Order: sequence, then structure tokens, then C-alpha cells
Amino acid sequence: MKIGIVCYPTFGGSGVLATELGIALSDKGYEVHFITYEQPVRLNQSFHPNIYFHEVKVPTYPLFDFPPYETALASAMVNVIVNQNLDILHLHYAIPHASAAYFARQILKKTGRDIPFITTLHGTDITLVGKDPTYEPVVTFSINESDAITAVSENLKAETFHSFKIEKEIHVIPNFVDIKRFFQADKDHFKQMLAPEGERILVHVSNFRSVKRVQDVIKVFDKVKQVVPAKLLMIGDGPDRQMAEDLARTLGLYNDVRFLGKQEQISEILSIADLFILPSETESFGLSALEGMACSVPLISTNAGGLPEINVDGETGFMSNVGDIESMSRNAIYILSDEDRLQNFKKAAINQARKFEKQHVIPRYERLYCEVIAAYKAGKAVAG
Ligand code: GMT
Repeated sequence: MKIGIVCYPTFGGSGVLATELGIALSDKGYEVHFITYEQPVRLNQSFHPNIYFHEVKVPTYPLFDFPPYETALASAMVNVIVNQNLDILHLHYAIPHASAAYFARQILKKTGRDIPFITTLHGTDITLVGKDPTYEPVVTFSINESDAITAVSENLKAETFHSFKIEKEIHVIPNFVDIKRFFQADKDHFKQMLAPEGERILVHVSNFRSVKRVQDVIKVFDKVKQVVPAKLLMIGDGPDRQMAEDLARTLGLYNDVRFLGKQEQISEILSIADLFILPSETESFGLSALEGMACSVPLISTNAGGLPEINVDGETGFMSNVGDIESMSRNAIYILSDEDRLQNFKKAAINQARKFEKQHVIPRYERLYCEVIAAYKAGKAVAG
């Protein structure tokens, strides 16, 4: 089977998940074609003979204040589908991938060379951006035009039905983790460098958008550090990084907080962490936290969105209401202040991550591809 994958190539969770899926499918012998504007970050790490990358070029022109990416993407989809003889297109994050795919299909129908497409909803394409009236009509239409729709959590499925008039079944296929790559590796030399006095290491990984509430991470750390010797690693970059850096300096924490920026070897960093902090306003799943759990890192999170589907309160970590710094700090101190307790939380975290191992999840996408292709050939919709 030849599968086209369209995603954002950046450090964001939807692009990461799409890339991990492509890699896993190619390892199983499928031919995978990524169609996006840059090489996806996680593809850089090794060569995969079954993976092809098609760069979407968006030429500029003095008339364009906003170069038309969606048009360039739809054209690239047409070309790749025809030249590479793809069987199916899998779109990650609805905007603008689903509408570009709809456009590409209208073009292909004229030539009699049409293929089905699946849209996977990831999060803010539904919960924030997609339901904005600026985008909503196109998002609703293009999701409904998809041959199958998947969402990464039950909560995101419910949110989608709540906010949009969706006329089809939404299949929940949770995100997954490759535990052969994400595990607690022996990186004591790093730990020694970053926490020379044996301090606990807290970590936050995100793209520092306001939805992630990165300032809450700093506030929680400030309280934890007053009780438990600790260091904080802030991984990633984005619009709120400067505010977080300013807050860390104002609170006198600058020597204990390292802003490491975008990092590719996330599993090595997670290997030395004792606690992951994810205080998001909304979070459809929390893939970075699941990767943390696979590296034996317990999770302090909010109870927003799909987080209760991965974080088991009192077992793999704790959940608090959004913005409840007191509760998050108290729970973090509880976990970190006793070595045996910390080890129990670490064990529970990895046990939970195993439930989301890629081998349990990839076959669900494979089955859906087969059903969609068969139904499409027979001219039917896929049953829920
Ligand atoms: O929806 C987004 O904010 C973008 C997306 C991304 O590319 O970072 O993140 C979402 O998709 C991830 C992968 O499925 C989920 O793990 C994240 O929870 C989700 N982010 C939000 O819901 C804020």
C-alpha cells in the first residue's frame, strides 16, 4: 500500500505523531510519502528506505501578502498522488490539510484518478483555531468530506461533535509511543552535569504557546524548590518563552532553570527527569507527557481535555484544575520528597505508557486504511 501523509513538519505533537506513524508503517513494508513544506523533524534522525519526502514549495510574489500555501499543497497532493500512484492520503491536523485534500480530489476526479482521504484531528484544529468563525465553515465541510475521521482521544471526539456539525462517525485512535526508543536510558553523566548536588529534575516540553501556560510551570517550580532541591529543564520554543524566562529571572530562579530550546534527542533528556509538568489550559492528549511516561517520568498535569485518559490520578502522577498552582506544587512535592514513593510513581508511569505502545495502535490505522480503500472502491462510507 502506498500512503501519503500530510502534516506540519515542526516540533508540534501532530507532526511528531504523523512522522512516528509514517516511520512505523514504513518499517512494516508500506511505502510512505510525506507531503509538507519541510522535512519533518523526527525524519532527520535516520534513513528509512520506504519513506519519501515531497517538499511543498510556496513561491512568493510581490502581490502576495500571504503566499497561498493551501493552493500549493493541493497542487503538490495532485502531483504526488498521480506520479507515485498513492492508494490513500492521511491528513494530520485539519487546517488546512483537509480542505486542500478536498480541492486536490476535485481536480483528480476530472482525470478519473481519485483516492480516499482520512483526517486525524489532533487538538487545537478543533478546540481553538478550528471553531473560530474565520475557519469554521471550511473546517466543518472538509472534515465531513473526509472518507474517515479519527481523533486522538475520546475527549477530542466529544469536543468535535460538540463544536461542529459532523455527519460521520469519528474513530478514536489514541496516540502511541515507541518504547524501544523512549525508555529510561542510563544518562547519569548528564544528570551529574545538570544537577550536581543530586537535585530532582523537573521537565516541561512544549511549543510554548499560551495554551501550555508555561508561566505556571515556573510558578510550580518556584514552590517545589522551596521544599525539595530541584532543577527545571524547559524544552521547546514559542511565543511565551520570553515571558517564562522573564518570570524565572524575576523570581530569582534563573540559575536553576535551563531553557534549552528546541531539542531533537528528547528521550535522552527525559531519561534524566524525575517529574514532567504539563499545566495546559486544554490538551487533547499530551503526547510529550506520554513519551515522558515511557521514560519513567511521572506527570503533574491539569485535568483538562484528554489528559485524564493518560494520567491516572494518584498513580502515574496527579491532576489539578487549570491554574491551581498550589495543588500542582503540593502534589509535585509529595512525589519528589520520598525516594520509594518516587520510584513507585515511576513504575506506574512506564506501565501506563506500555498500554499506548505503538504495536497496539498501528494495526488500528492499518485496518482503517484497508476498510476505507475497500469502501471507497465499492462506493460506500466506512461504518463506525
Ligand atoms: O492542536 C495543537 O495544538 C497542535 C498539536 C501540535 O501539533 O502540537 O498538538 C495536539 O496534538 C498532539 C498530538 O496528537 C496532542 O498530543 C496534543 O495534546 C494536542 N495539543 C493540544 O490539544 C493543545
